[in-house]
Amino acid sequence: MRFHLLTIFPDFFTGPFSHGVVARARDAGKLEVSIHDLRNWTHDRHRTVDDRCFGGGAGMLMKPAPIFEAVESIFPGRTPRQRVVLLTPQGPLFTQSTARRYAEAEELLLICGRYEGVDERVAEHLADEELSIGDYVLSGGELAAAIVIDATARLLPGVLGNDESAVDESFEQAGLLDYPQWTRPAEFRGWAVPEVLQGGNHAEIRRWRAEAARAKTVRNRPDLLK
Ligand code: 6GU
Repeated sequence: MRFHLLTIFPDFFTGPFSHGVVARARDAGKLEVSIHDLRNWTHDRHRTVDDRCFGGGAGMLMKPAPIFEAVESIFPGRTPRQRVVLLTPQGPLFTQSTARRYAEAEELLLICGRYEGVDERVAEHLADEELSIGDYVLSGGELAAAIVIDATARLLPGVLGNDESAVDESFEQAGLLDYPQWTRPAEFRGWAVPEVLQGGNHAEIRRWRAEAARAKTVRNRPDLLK
């Protein structure tokens, strides 16, 4: 799968994709990340990407023309498996099921909004969808894009090894958080690992984990239980 990022901060992404699972998947050729500098699609001496907002108000908006031209040149003859997503706090929320849907795409282009927003014609007539990663305001879509790529990349075939499989995890189990886990030592500063996990009764361990996952969900995320 190929991810594209459209941003005015191309250097921002050297860090997030150079470590761990995503870096390994890139090295193995299982995914590609192409970073596009939006200013390459400006035509003025100052490489202007923003302008004042009609109707007044503080702050600048991202102009439509460089964004339209960039997307049209990255995806000439765009197909339905080339998804274009506008990252904005006004979008519907990103969830694990969004990540599963994106993992089916051939190419995913994430437009990183900046300044006070993006001319609405990008959402209306260019992007397939808008997307927010949560109910808080970031200064730009770049961090959100890194999160979307990370969550999607680890669902691609062959990206996670068998021992790091995604199926047991929080949110993959419909409506439940992951169960709590412990490693050695069996006792640390007087706190012991639950007895049942130290034995080899796998049926009992499975039941214990299911109950522990439920208890954790009740305590931390009762909203998931509806
Ligand atoms: Cl995608 N962008 C910005 N600027 N803020 C956000 C967001 C995105 N998602 C949550 N907050």
